[in-house]
Amino acid sequence: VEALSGARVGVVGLGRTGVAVVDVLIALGARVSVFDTRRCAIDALAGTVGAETAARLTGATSGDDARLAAAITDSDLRLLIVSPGVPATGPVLAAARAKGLETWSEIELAWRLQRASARRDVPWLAVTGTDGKTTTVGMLAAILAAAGLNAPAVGNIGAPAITTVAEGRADALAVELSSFQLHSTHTLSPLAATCLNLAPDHLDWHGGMAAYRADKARVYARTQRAAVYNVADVATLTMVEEADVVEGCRAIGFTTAAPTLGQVGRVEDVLVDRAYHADRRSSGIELATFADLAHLAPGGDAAQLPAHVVADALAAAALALATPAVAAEPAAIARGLRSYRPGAHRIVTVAQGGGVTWIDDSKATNPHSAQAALTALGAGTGVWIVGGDTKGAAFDELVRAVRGHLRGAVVIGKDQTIVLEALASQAPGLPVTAIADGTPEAVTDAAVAAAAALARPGDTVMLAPACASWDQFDSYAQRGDLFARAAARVAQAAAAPD
Ligand code: UMA
Repeated sequence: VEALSGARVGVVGLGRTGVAVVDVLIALGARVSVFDTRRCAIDALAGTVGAETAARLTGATSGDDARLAAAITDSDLRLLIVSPGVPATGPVLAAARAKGLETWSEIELAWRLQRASARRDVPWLAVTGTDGKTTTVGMLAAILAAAGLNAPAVGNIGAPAITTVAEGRADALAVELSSFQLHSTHTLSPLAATCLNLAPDHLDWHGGMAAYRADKARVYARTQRAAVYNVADVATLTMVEEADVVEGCRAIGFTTAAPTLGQVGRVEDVLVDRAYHADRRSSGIELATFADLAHLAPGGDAAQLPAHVVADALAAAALALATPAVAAEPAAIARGLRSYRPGAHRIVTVAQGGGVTWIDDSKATNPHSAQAALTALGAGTGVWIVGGDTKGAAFDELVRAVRGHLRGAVVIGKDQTIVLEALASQAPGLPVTAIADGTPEAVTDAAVAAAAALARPGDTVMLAPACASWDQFDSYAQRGDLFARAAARVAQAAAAPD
């Protein structure tokens, strides 16, 4: 990192990640050139990083991918920091590879900054997986906080790690890592790491399932103490077996069944530790009970606790136990889980009226996670709002899995063909309304009106798009917020007496 002073560094993408990176690189004395396909992102930079920092940039290029790639080819850059959204298979990274230019994620830069700082031993606990990352990282941060640590949740969850590392105040980091971030992360050595599960997602970005899996598996590389895997998902165990971990690192399985030795799991309504830890034997202790998680169950009823919530809590506990603070005081696990509150847009009831319940699961950005939400609905009672950027995923299997739960479907998104074809072939006869492209507000208003027309009293309208929001919205949060607002209007009108 010291070598960055005076070095020519390119930053591709000026979203949340790129802006944070520019800030830190300029402070380190690097000569920074920025690249973004959107001119407005470059123009906005002075407003976000400040005029003084922006004035010290040595270059700014905007234009289509080919133009950015050509500018990188012609540059004398020494290093490229790429935002997660820049696809591995696209021309920009191809140009960097052809030039032999080193390419780092923001996570790689943050890790190197951490190791070069006075707080070089601050542990990182890394979480990836197709689903449940954000919940697990949130639970983990809550557990670490209950153990008295200043340990924020950072990474893909929305707060760039680099900002927290540069501030230099954290005792530990709970880091959510996407496959995009892992792709260009090379030296990270987490204290503990997990890949929660693996199902097809982001296949267009990576160029296929094998490449996606390989990038997810990178989370375990150089893990120091605990490589945590999902007993129910053999792909994650294989990743651990193949990983080049630090000597002495233990594999810990998590299971929602009774744990065997080497695992954390569940015995009736108790979460139990039977794992071997890097520096001590299995503690055999009770970590928490279902009562500690009851606030995450429908209606607050611990008996209805979804299995994936239990799995996420077990994974978070296994990771947290790798830190000396939690190992010394395992009661922090139950306290942390009790205090954890889920983020917005994850199966949240946003409105009720006229006998119809409206649920925002905008965070369901892939088929796997939409399936989990929809199959919880009663037979034939769901009106499903689906569609967006499919990211190369197939939809036939998802439609087959959920069709029995549906009354109808409303399809949004610029590219509706894949979803409409899957509905027509796998759920023939199901009423389906397709929504025309438009502004974010127009799309959500039309989708909500169409869903209201399909729903009968007792039904649930569920926004579980199984797609990214990028084609029509700024983010899944905006998509969920607009849905909630439109749903509240419709539900209120339905509930009002004539
Ligand atoms: N851009 C280009 N060329 C490209 C792609 C993007 O120039 O090929 C530019 C865009 O014009 C824009 C900027 O790059 O100005 C956006 O960069 P980005 O897409 O990497 O987004 P950030 O705002 O930096 O947010 C990223 C993550 N986004 C993605 O991975 C797409 C955020 O995860 C993350 O919270 C943030 O970094 C924190 O550092 C979001 C996400 O959807 C929540 N993640 C995916 C998921 O969870 O499924 C992986």
